[in-house]
This record gives sequence, structure tokens and C-alpha cells, in this order.
Amino acid sequence: MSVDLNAKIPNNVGLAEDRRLQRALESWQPSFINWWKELGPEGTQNYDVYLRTAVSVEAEGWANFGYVKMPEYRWGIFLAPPVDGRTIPFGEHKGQPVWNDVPGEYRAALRRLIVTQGDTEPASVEQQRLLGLTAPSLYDLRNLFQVNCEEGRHLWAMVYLLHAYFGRDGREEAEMMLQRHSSDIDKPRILGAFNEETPDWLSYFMFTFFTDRDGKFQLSSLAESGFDPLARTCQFMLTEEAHHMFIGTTGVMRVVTRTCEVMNELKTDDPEKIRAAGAIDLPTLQKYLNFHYSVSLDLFGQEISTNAANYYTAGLKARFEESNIDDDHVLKDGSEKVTMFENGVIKEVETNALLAVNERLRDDYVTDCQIGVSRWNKTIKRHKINFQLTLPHRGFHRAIGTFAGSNIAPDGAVITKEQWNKQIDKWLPSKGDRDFVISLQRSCIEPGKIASWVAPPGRGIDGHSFDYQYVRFN
Ligand code: BYC
Repeated sequence: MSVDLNAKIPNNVGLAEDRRLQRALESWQPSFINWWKELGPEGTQNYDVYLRTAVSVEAEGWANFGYVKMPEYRWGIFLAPPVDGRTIPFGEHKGQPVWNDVPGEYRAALRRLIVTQGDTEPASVEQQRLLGLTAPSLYDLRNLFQVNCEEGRHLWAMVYLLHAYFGRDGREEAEMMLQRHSSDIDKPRILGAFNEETPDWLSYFMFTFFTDRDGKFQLSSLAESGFDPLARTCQFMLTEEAHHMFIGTTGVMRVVTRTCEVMNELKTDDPEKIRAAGAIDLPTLQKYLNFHYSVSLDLFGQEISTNAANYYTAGLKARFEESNIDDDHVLKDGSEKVTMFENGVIKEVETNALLAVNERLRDDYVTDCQIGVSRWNKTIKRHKINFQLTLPHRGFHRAIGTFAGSNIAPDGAVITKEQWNKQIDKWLPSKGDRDFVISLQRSCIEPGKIASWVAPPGRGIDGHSFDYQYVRFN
């Protein structure tokens, strides 16, 4: 597991001993750099950014902090250390030794999972491409770039698997990762949420809370895969992912805090007055939450999914924290309750647990989202303001699964198309709301300064204060 940090591609996978693979990855590298320059963070080629770079897979000291010019970021390939004697923890191969090669019968399914996971990483970088031009503080600018670089590394993680284990098909898939683009009409990204725009920093904070959290749950279920190289790479990706969700949780919290401060200063809950003071009223925050939560719920796929059942039975993709669940980990005889929309009615349906694996993951995700929302509500309460943010009903504004095409209000009421059209602007950001939020987006990057609509963070990065020079402009 020794780490080669001086190699052209830093790695702990012994690239130097596999010349063919090394050459293949080194020939993909310039395409990646070109893509980064073209569709990565706009106008930042000369910035020195105070970034952490993964340099080891040891729990202590896995990353270095220092100034980096972003195109020179050392995107590396790191797998968590193998566990001696690890066995497949679930499915029909449960208890057998994990695979270090791709089993022939699961090749197509594994490739598909890896490609879907890999595709989201550059997609998010593309979505966030212009945000650096309107950062609310230098601290936020640095955090954005950190996330962008690490999503780039996560793409490398998946491209490594494709090159190392899938031969020519894998190399072609790796090329395709740089050819599909977020919201491209001809070659869009694979999953819906990754073709939405992230045009402002409120959307970005919501995205890192809700959509990156899907990443946490999907990566956790792949981190238990019977295909050990996938499990180990996802385990290490989760180490970086935690900071991305931290940005979302604290980002939305800081917006909520600022809004509450303005409401108390002005002694008002009038959205117009709050907006006039340069803050974002709580009902508008609720609409952004509704949007990002609902598109992220879609990322878990169909409620009843034979794909998911097959992945599980094959030992490729588990449930969240599979090893901590107290059951047989085979699920043939188990059952689960699933919320379905049938004949115009929302109802609980009992189904085979295997078919409900996607829904089970979505349930765990919903519980995790609620924890964050409850924290934001505590902040509102601490400011003695009578308002609560809520997660809308899981059927609200869905495009995938049983609720796709239905008209469900945030409180779960089944309504008509006319009622939906009449109230949609109350539930999702209207053009006016979006224009307002965009009107607040101005670059505020003097050290220690912060935009009007968001509070400063409680602490800085790597022990530095908020007013540290996190980015040097050359
Ligand atoms: N949009 O049987 P189903 C992250 C398709 S985020 C469009 O339910 P399955 C990150 C589906 O592909 C984590 N299409 O499918 C976050 C299927 O297509 P076919 C990303 C969708 O396979 C922030 C059909 O509908 N990782 O890391 O059980 C920044 C039937 O569906 C969508 C993964 O997703 C959608 N939302 O479930 C950066 C893990 N949903 O067969 C990064 C890998 C479903 O009809 N992926 N479809 O052509 C998977 O595990 C599964 O592919 C899914 C879908 C859970 C996504």
C-alpha cells in the first residue's frame, strides 16, 4: 500500500509496476486537464488556493494543506488499505472471499454502476463552473475550489477502475466521462440532478447539503461491495465527501442565521423588507430546499427496482451501513413497506425487501436530511422567530419512480394539475425568486469581508481564521 507521491499520477495502487495501465492513464491525463481548463472553475488558472490534497490513506494525516495553482493540483488514485480475509458481506455470495477481479457475469452491471458514479463527479464541477466569479467570501471561494478539485479526484478514482479492470470498454467509458456535459442537449450527464443549473451560491449550499448527501449514501453502499477495489476506493472517497456536506450544512445554516439577524434587527417578517436589507427571506429558503430535496430524492431510482435487487443479490451494491444491520443480508424472505402512488392514492405497500433496496436507502437519506433541517430550525428558534423549515412530502415534485408525473403538494395532499399550476410559485423558486437571489451574487473576496445575505463561518480552515488569505490572486 505504499504511496508514490512523486509519480506523474500520485497513487497507492502500484502504477509503476503496471506499465500498460500507467501509460493508458497517463494518456487520459491530458484530456482531463483540457476538460478542467475548459469546463472547470472559470478564470482561475493563476490563483494560488489554500487546498488540502490527499497524500495518504492513513486516518491520521491523510491530507496536506498548502497553496496550489489549481491546474497543478495533484489528482491521485488512492484506495483504502485492504482488510485481510474480507468476505462479501451480503447477497448470494455472502461469506465468500471478496473479488479482486471483475467476475465475468457481473461485468456489465459493475461497469454501469462505476460509470454512473463517475459521471456525477465532473458533472458537479461543470455545474459549479461560474460560482467562483461571485463568491460571498474568500473562505467560501476556497471551499468551492476544494470541492471542485476533490470531485475531479473522484472522477480519477472511477476512471482508474475502468482502465484497470474493464479493458477497451473501460477506456472508452473513461473518454465518454469527458464528452457528456451537464445539461448538454445531445450528450447530457446520466442522472437528472446533474443536468440542473447551480447558478447561485444558495443553490450551491443546497446542492452540497442535499445532492452531495446522496453521494454519501451511494458511496457508502458501494463501499461494502464484494468487488474489493470498488469498495476500497469508495471508502477513501467518503473521507473527502464529509467536508462537502459540511459546506452544505454550515452554508445553509449561515444563510438562515443572517436572515434571522436581519429579521430581528428590523423587527419584521415581511419578505420585501428582508430582501431590501439584502437577506433572503425564510419562505424563499424553503422553496430552494423543496427544489433540491426533491431532485435529490430522484437520485435513488425507482421505489421497486429489479436493478437494485440484482445488484444486491450479486453482492455489488449494499444498503447503507449494511454490516450494522441485524438481518440475514440475503433478503430473499424479508419484506419492506414502501410508499407508492397507485390509482391516484398514496399508500403503503408491503413488498419483497430485495426489490425495495433503493427505497430503503432513500429512507435512510431522508432521516439524515431531517437531522440537518432540525439543526437549522434550532437556529431559527434561538433567534425567537416563529418559523420552521420542513422537508416536503417524498412525492412532491418527483420525476423518477412511482410519483413521477403526479401532483402532490408539499404536505402530501394529492391535488389536480390546475391546483398544482396555481400554487407552484409558492412551493418552488419562481422566476422572481431566482432573479432576486441572483441579484445578490457579487464577488466579495477581500479577506475578512462577507456578502450581505450570509453570516461568516464559526471557524476557518485548517486552524486559520476567517480572514486568512485563502486564495492569492496573481
Ligand atoms: N435520473 O431501476 P431503477 C454523487 C434510471 S451522487 C435519470 O430505479 P437503479 C455526487 C436508471 O438508470 C451519487 N435516470 O435504477 C454528488 C434506470 O435506467 P434504465 C451517484 C435515472 O439502477 C454531488 C431506470 O431509471 N452515484 O456521488 O436501481 C456531487 C430505472 O431505474 C434516475 C450513484 O448513483 C435519475 N435520477 O437506480 C458529486 C451510484 N434514477 O436501466 C457527486 C450508482 C434512475 O432504464 N448508481 N434512473 O436505462 C446507482 O446505483 C443506480 O444507477 C441508481 C438508479 C441508484 C442511480
